[in-house]
Amino acid sequence: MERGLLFAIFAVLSLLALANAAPSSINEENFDQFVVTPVRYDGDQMWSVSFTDDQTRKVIKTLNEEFDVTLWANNHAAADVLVKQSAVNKVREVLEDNNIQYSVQIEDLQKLIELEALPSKQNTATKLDHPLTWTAYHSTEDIFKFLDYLVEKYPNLCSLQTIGYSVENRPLKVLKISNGNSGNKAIWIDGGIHAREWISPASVTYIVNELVENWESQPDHIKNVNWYVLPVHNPDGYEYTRSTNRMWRKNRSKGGNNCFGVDLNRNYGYKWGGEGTSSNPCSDIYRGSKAFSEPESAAVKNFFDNTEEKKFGAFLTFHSYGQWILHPWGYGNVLPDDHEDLARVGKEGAKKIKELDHQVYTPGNSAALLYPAAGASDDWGKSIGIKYSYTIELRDTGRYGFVLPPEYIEATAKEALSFVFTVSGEIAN
Ligand code: 0X9
Ligand code: ZN
Repeated sequence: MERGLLFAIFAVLSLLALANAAPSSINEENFDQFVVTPVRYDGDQMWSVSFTDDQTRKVIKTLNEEFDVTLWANNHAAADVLVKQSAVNKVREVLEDNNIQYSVQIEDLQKLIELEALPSKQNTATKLDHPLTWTAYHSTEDIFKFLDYLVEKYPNLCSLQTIGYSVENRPLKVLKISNGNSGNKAIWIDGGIHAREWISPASVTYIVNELVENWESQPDHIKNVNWYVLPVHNPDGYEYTRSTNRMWRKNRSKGGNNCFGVDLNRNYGYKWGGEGTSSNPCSDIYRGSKAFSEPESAAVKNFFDNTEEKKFGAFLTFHSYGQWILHPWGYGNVLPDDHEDLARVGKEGAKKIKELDHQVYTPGNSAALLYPAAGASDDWGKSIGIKYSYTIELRDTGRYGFVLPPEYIEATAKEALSFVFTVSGEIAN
């Protein structure tokens, strides 16, 4: 037989074998893991549903079970939910029957995702020594190139450490910024623990850029701190939101029931497994098989276990969205002894942000303002003795949610930087 024909037969047979093997493991839950084509959200809508009583919570739970309505964000006053195009009419009926108020925030999620991905004009116009801008969202690779650039350009100020590797073997890179003074205190900052919260790594890299590029003119309370910054805590998840499913939250470890991902912000070791967590690997708040089961969270624990740094004064973890400045404890309705200090600095931070550009960030205890959720990194940071532990939920308050258009990056990142200044000012005293 001719070589070409043999090859064709072989190719067809291989395709058939693949097609035969696949269906047994593909189901609706894991569909997006097996197809290379990105998940689409055509006609899907984000609605904000106001809470009046516990009855509303029950209705939302039923909507989740019956129509796959998923929760994006939720606080004491409202819940933002994603409604699939096919369920829009039915969900509307249920809410109206139950007299529940709601408003449509995003009419067509797919359209918004596509707008977000458009390259920014400035992006192509400027030529820098690194590929990062704050007018568009960037890949992990670009972020790492930026970190490399900083170390190369400012070797006496910046150094890089790989504290571990993700499930898919991406490095977890921590940038240390320090003038080397022996009396310095230390501050931890991380971004991107939740994959879809793109404004977080964007803001954290903005903070780094501002601190380093203007180092000489920084006040002493910035200069006399050893900064440890992990801009992309969950690189696999982040890349997955760029390539395949914009709405992915967790990391990419393979769990049971053919589902992927652990919520790294339920996998930390303080009160692991408590309220607001799930043992179901298909859940968005899956806590993992045990505390620190994931390499991404274990790497941070390992870093703190082994660091010579004794005086961490703050642990700042950046998320989105909602414009909240949250402080522990988050695992339940319990306050730490120094709650008043955390509340005071949280309030001060919110005030400074408001003075900056009129945006309202609400400070307060996270279990009270949002919901109890155990095994989060902020509680763990607090539990190892870091006084000023905060989760900052960046913009917005629900107009665009996770899909914040890139033109808001800079303004949001300035708010994040402002909070960093408030906290470091406090610690220096
Ligand atoms: O639920 C979370 O992990 C955070 N909100 S988000 O919408 N970004 O997912 C809030 C965590 C607050 N901290 C604790 N509950 N400890
Ligand atoms: Zn988050």
